[in-house]
Amino acid sequence: MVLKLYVVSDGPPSLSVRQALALLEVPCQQVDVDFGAGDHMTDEYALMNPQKEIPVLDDDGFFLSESNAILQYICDKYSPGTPLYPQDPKIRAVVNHRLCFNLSTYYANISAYTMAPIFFDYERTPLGLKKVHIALDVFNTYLSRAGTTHAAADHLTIADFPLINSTMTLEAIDFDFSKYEKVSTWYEDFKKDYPELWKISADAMKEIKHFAANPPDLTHMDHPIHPIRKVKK
Ligand SMILES: N[C@@H](CCC(=O)N[C@@H](CS)C(=O)NCC(=O)O)C(=O)O
Repeated sequence: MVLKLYVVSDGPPSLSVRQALALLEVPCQQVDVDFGAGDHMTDEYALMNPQKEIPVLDDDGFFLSESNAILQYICDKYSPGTPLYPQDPKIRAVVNHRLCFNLSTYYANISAYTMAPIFFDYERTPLGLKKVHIALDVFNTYLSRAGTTHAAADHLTIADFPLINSTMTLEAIDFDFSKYEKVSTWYEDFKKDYPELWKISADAMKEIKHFAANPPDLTHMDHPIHPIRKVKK
């Protein structure tokens, strides 16, 4: 049975998995989840992912969420030995490290500032801004110390995708991060070197920019965690 990937079109974790599948040419049916309609809040969706988050991979009834785990699984199962997820223990460890860093710190700090205030009732605060700068500064330090052209090695790995998509959300809100020179160069190089992969991010960035200018009306949504912004009618 063909793989199925449940995605949201502008969701950074979904984009990263789509980029890996595209590059590895793994056939996959994409199922668009309507975030605004709360398609991921249903009991049916929770059977696939009790975290009620997107993306979810369905490999013939084997359900996997958490985009990092999906990226690792796709490489191990469908392209073993791919340089996208190197076998060398130290290089693989650095890839895993960057994936963890993105999940725990980089995307966590950045998305709270970029994405959450677009979709939900959150403010961009000075503390939030400080956390964005901390994330950028740490990533810049990793790139500078490792001296690699890519996030984890001198070639593309699955670590690049989530870090690119987190950084893309900064560009989506016109956040100037050019003073983080290593991050900036790595990000611009990705666009130049992988135009087809970048297109996946760029199309999502357009959507995010649209929502930033026209905040979506989610007042019908009974979200278990996030406060819903009141929209003037
Ligand atoms: N750690 C998860 C995060 C997934 C995630 O947060 N996805 C967002 C969409 S971009 C989501 O499903 N949010 C659910 C909600 O806010 O209701 C991953 O990497 O897959």
